[in-house]
Amino acid sequence: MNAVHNPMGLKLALALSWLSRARGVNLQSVVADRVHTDSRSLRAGDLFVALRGERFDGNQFIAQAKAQGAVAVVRLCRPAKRNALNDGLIEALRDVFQNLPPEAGAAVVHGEGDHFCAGLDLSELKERDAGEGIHHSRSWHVALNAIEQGRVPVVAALHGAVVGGGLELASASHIRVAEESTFYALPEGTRGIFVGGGGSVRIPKLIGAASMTDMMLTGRVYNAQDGERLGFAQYLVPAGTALQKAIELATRIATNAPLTNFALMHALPRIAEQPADHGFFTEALISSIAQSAPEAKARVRAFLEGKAAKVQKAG
Ligand code: 1HE
Repeated sequence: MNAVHNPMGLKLALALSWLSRARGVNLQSVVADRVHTDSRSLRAGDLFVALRGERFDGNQFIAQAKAQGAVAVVRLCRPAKRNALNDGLIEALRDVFQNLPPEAGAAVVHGEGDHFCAGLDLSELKERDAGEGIHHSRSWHVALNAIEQGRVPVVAALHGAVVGGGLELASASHIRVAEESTFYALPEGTRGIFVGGGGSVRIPKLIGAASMTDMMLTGRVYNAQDGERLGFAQYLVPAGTALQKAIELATRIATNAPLTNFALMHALPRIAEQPADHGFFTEALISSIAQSAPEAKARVRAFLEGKAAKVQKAG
């Protein structure tokens, strides 16, 4: 992939190394001194974090965005292994999403190379006993919960293989943008294992339990068009444009009132699982909390005074 040198990124790398020394944390996996040409939609002040999946003792990632409403772009950088998720990469995802700086208003996750993610790194699939297997699966739950139940909405930019644990990662994001090259599969069935990264909870919510069962029993692979129709992705875009589209969406999401984003990430999924009567009650509570924020009042006033954009007809 064509890479260009980025002076903003270099400054960021210096800031990160200062932070690392100041706080005594290990930032070796945060590589912020290069931004690839396909990240050109990034603005100065946005954050770029490349995760290479090395494992460190007690590693921790504290990332520093430069501007309010910045977009944090998190890239899986193991293209030689098709971004297969080893334990180091899972820990890195957990640490980055648990430590996003307060300035970040939205995030994007994507993969370097020809594929988004080939799922669990099968070379690490050791002879675990049942107890170890439970802890391994729970470590994925913590990392992917940090994405789904974190502080900011996350947009996944998908291309190539989105399989196994890669599909579990994508389904922990809040919006998925897929390129034409995308294909979805759950090869766990054929490998003699089961999903362990929250897939059995999240994937049926996107495509239904019957379709997930079919994928795992038969090894069925969905292409980008069928995957979008089925509910994996909300956007289907031409080759080479998913990252750009995801950053565009995240940039817009970052301008929303933070309480609205919070309600969408944390209240809506809970309301959807509540009995209707409980759902109506929770909705009344969260909507009144969101409305009472000074920012909400200012936005409504701006519209009434003709200073805010109208809703446009769909193109
Ligand atoms: C890997 C992995 C991996 C590639 N773990 N090393 N996931 C799977 O069962 C998917 C397995 N991977 C594939 O089917 C294919 O690699 C792809 C369709 C994703 C890409 O094909 P291709 O032709 O571009 O790449 P490749 O030649 O197959 O792979 C390149 C290298 O990446 C090769 O290593 P090399 O040392 O020979 O160069 C592959 O071995 C390596 N590689 N995928 C380890 N997954 C929480 S539970 C989740 C459970 C799961 O996710 S199960 C599903 C696992």
